[in-house]
Amino acid sequence: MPAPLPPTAHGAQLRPIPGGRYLLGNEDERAREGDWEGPIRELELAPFWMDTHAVSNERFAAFVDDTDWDTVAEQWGWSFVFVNFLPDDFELTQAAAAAPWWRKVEGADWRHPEGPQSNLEGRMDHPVVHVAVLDALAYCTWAGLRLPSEAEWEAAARGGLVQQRYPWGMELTPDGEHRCNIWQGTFPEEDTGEDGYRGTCPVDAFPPNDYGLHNTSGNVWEWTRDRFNPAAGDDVMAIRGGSFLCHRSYCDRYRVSARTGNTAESSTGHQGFRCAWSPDVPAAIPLVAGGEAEAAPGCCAPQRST
Ligand SMILES: [Ca+2]
Ligand SMILES: [Ca+2]
Ligand SMILES: [Cu+2]
Repeated sequence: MPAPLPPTAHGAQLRPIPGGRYLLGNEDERAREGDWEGPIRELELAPFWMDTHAVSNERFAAFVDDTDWDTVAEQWGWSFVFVNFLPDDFELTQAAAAAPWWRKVEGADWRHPEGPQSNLEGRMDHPVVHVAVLDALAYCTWAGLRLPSEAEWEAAARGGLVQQRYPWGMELTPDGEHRCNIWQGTFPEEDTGEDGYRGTCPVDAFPPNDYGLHNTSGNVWEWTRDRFNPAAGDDVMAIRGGSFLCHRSYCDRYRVSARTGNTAESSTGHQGFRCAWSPDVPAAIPLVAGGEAEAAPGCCAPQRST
């Protein structure tokens, strides 16, 4: 009998990731101890399939058209927007305590990434943002897909390379070429956009890794189905890959082993997701109701709190 194949409806293009043993995590001088990047562990993974791209606005729009899904950000009426994207005359907004460049903006949601005055024109092929993990899970269930485990995410992002810093090797810009969408310049004052983008880029920009996956590092953070710290008993989920806001001087989290977390209901303008699939794993993984969230793991993930 031929092996079952993942769904291809709704624009999903999944690539097979081989099963086997993977060396995950990192212990070099750039590993962030507070993020539990190490110790390096060897994990056996079953084969699975991974989205070539983060879910785009176009794919997410098809889901919302079909289901009338109301995202968490729409229910709360606001989401976190990076301050430099707000117009100069924008009414003063509340800053996130640990990371003042994040502003709580009324009316910011996936269709209005910088607030009510913004729209998706020219950005249908960019990753959907302002989605909480609950929205990502709903999308996956609808599409017959699922979120990757954190280990699957990292194994896939490594693209078959062993213990390299980036999905393509050890050097950030081989031959002076940019390979991902992060921040250039001084964070958070000025992004020179030397890699071609300030803010998100199309999901298929930049060359893919050897598994055919685009933009695992940079562009948007990606939700996984796992807890950031399973021992904490809270609802802080592990997120991976870093975003267009990441810079070495600050978080250094665009490295393939880097991780942080955010609460299940949080949403920001640099947070998206990609899907995974395997024949024997259900799409919907129920989330345990969260306890009190631990202190924010850092600057990349402002938390929604009541
Ligand atoms: Ca950039
Ligand atoms: Ca990414
Ligand atoms: Cu970052």
